[in-house]
Amino acid sequence: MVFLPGPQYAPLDPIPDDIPISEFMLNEKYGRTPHAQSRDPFTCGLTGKSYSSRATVDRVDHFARGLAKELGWAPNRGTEFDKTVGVFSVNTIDAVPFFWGVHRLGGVVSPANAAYSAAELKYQILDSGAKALFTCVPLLSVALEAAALAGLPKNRVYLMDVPEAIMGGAKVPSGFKTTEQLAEAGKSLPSLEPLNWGPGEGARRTAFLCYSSGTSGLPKGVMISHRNVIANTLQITAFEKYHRASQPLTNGQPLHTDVSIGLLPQSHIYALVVICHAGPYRGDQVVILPKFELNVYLRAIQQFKITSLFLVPPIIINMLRSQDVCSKYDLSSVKTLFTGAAPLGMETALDFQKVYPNVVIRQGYGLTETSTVVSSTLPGDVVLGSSGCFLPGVEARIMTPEGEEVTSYDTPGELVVRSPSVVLGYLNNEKANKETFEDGWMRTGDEAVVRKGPNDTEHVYIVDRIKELIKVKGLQVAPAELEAHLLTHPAVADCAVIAIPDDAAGEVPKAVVVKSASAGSDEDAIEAIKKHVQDHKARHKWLKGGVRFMDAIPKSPSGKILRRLLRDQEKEARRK
Ligand code: 4UV
Repeated sequence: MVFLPGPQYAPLDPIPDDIPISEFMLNEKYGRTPHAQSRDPFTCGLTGKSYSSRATVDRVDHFARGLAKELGWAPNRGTEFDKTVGVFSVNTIDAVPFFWGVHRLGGVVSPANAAYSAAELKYQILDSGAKALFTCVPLLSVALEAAALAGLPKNRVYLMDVPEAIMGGAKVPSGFKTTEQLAEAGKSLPSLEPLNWGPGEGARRTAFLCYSSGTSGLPKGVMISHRNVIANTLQITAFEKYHRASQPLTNGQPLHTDVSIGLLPQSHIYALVVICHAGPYRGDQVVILPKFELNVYLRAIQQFKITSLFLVPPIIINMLRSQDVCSKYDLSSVKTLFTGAAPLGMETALDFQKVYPNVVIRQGYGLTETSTVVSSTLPGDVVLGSSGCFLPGVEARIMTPEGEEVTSYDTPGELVVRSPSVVLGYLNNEKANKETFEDGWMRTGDEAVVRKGPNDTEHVYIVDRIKELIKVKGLQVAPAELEAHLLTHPAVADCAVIAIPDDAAGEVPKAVVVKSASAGSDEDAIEAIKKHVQDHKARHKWLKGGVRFMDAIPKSPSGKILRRLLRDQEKEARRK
């Protein structure tokens, strides 16, 4: 039984497959709302600095010219992977125009989480084959360490423009070129030749290489094509048109007054595609904040009269727990709260609704491997707990563990989806590609049911996770990565890492460890193991769920860790 979006949705516009994302986003002929022309797509929430729509077009062009000269690249020379740049930065208004500049050259952007340690960043630089790294002053020392470990020369490390307020008094050090300088140099360089892409080229070429562990194993480079991002942007737009069509029109266009908050990390697919592409395409002004700080975030909502919040459940919980702070700010401009990346608890949703009765809560579900959104709730059609209806262009199936296709509503199984936004696959990983992708279909590793909703709509509910992934504050933590790391510690003979629920973060990792003969007391070993993770891994991967010792890790005859068993044991222990 293939579940489809209802016929009530606007049809999906044709998806161009012969242009880069930069062209789609910046050339008016590809359907951006006319509002987009008069709006500043990206505004810094700390300084108020903004690029107008026109200035963004120029900046992308100048970046592309400057970068081409700097790195000796040309739009039609080499494959896209000959032109991969790593990005390791806090959020900045500089980022997306810079990404589009790389796309204008036919290159690939591989964004890394700004919380990464040098070792984690080194892994991504090497795995992605990045030829240059763009970072920012606050992260420069980590970036330099990673670059040295990866063998990337220091003169291939560049600085992005970030607000002085987050530089802690540091100045841009000499000896590093900045994006500002590259764009400035680009102004006086000759125009670039056009990208001479034929039909289908945009569907074959990778634009972003984001990292996801998929259903198992280590983080993998997800090859997101130009067409994938364009497709999801158009899918989101078509879905939104459904409800906007019933709203008053301004200049013949559906009224559009969204000012959204760009607070989530731009390295993650949610912020990258939903906020920074679909948003500006339909005319949103995105107010970018470098990182989450409650007061700064609340002040930005008040100052910029933010209408749409794009958040993950832990930030919503944080807001609810900090009502004494939140109530000091005027948040009355907010009309919609979008949530995704992890399940929104029913209680949290109801509490939020009580405190902010005028805000419509909407939930989206998606993955890096689907260039983000698969389903979303509509305003006025919100069924709490539901991840909404499938977007135009999505087909979905539910498969039982026995490989049977579910043929009725309300029957759980693994959600398998097909969509023009399903990515090209994992870089250099045939095994994972075979396990995950087939004929355009993608195994999500999520357990779901489809239920009939109001007005005969079909709603998808994500009920559990089959894959190994742990989601901490909406960010991915791969158990296999932590297990491999723990095994390098002398106190650890064997181990498994599992997710345990956490009120604030959603989930946190917990290690189940078989102690080695040389390990000291339990207390010492726990401290040493936790420290081993803290010293080498980003904060969201720390073992906040603790460490438990066992005599042996339960495994299947083929050696696979029986994670569900461990998780059930953990549940049982908590129940007691
Ligand atoms: O690959 P990733 O880190 O991707 C994301 C994407 C977040 C999205 C997607 C659509 C939106 O509209 C939006 O607002 C945010 O997080 O992780 C993918 C996994 O995250 C879990 C699920 O296990 C995916 O396989 N996940 C994502 N969204 C939800 C979710 C959700 N609404 N409910 C439950 N789990």
